[in-house]
Amino acid sequence: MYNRRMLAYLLAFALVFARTACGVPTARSDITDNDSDMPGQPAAETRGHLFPYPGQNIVVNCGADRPSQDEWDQLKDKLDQLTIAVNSCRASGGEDPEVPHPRDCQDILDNDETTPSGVYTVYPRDGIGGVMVYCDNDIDGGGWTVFQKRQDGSVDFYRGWREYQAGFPSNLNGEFWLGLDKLYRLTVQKTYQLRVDMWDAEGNTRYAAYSTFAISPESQNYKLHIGTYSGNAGDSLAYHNEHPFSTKDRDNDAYAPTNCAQSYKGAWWYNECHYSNLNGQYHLGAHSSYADGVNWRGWKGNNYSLKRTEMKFRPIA
Ligand SMILES: [Ca+2]
Repeated sequence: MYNRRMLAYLLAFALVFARTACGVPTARSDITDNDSDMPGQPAAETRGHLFPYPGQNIVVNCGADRPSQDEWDQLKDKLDQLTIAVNSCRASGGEDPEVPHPRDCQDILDNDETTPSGVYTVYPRDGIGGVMVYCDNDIDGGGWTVFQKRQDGSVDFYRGWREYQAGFPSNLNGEFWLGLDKLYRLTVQKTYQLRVDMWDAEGNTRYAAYSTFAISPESQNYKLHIGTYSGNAGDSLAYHNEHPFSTKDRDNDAYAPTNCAQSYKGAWWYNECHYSNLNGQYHLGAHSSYADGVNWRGWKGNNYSLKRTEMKFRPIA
């Protein structure tokens, strides 16, 4: 129970900090201590020295019965979300209705058509907090919110479910996967289209576009939903339509004998298994191993790993 109490204190502090930063008056009596193992003690005393006002240091006494690593990880995730929420409040002027809240990169471009490509914060309608995204304002009129980028092999993409949910790395100026949770929060807001831009090692470029794009929530393992294809790279994604996402530690694919994510060293909306594998190994060009590279079968086949890929969405005009 000590663990739960400490987590409750820290979360209470984080919440009060977030509310204060957002300009919401916060009284000490606003905070409820839900810990049930301290009956009869006055509320103020149960908060005690562990509960500081904003500006004071947090004091944590780590005894032998300290929280598990998993509990710390969960707490860190919560605090990360709260930090983003606080920064969003500050950046947006709190609840000032005069300050526009861009929902996606298209909103940012609509506010200022000279906005260059780069990293910006957008604010999904769910109100949970801002999301840092990379906006592509160079290709096809811009306004694209990018959720996947490969370009130099500097980032390891062979990762597990939790990392594909949360996204990686935090720096969006290089290679990255934005994260399935954020992708869902963003794409559930409007009706979006999808564009996949691809470059081979010789400098040629192709693209595949889909008239609509959405994913299901976590409860359905982020199932892919795409509309009709257009472009010049070939349609290597329709095969994956209406399939859930799979990672090396989460087999949601349609191929019973193996986990496609392990077989092809990626993470994707695998069917039985794939026509595309853009989160695969960064082999850069032709490779003899079968279909485990950054492959787009419709253009370069299963033994050619693309040099650069970008997956992005934009509201339907
Ligand atoms: Ca399987």
